[in-house]
Amino acid sequence: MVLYTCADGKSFGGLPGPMAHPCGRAAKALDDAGYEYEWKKVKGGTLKFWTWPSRARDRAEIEQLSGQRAVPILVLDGGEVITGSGPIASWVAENPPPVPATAS
Ligand SMILES: N[C@@H](CCC(=O)N[C@@H](CS)C(=O)NCC(=O)O)C(=O)O
Repeated sequence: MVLYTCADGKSFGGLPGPMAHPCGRAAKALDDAGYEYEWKKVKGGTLKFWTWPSRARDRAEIEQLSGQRAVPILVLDGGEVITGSGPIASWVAENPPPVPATAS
């Protein structure tokens, strides 16, 4: 499983509702659930105007995986791609990680 975030990473994921940084919110949902995952950061962002010239390049992998340029996206081991902090948080809530055999 791979979580793609912006360069600001997992920051401010715990802030309430619309104030939460989307990438941070997705990471917090995975971390709080105890998921282990690969984490990749992509450059650029619409709010970062100085990155506009390299946008296509910066977000090419995201566009190839999800058909759009925004992060966070979560790529599951089976190849399914979940786009957006809300759908990712919902997926985690509906699919808690399996309890390791040793824990039971
Ligand atoms: N509603 C979306 C918002 C996602 C969003 O705005 N992500 C930023 C990074 S934090 C982004 O990639 N924006 C589009 C862009 O910069 O191209 C969500 O909650 O996931």
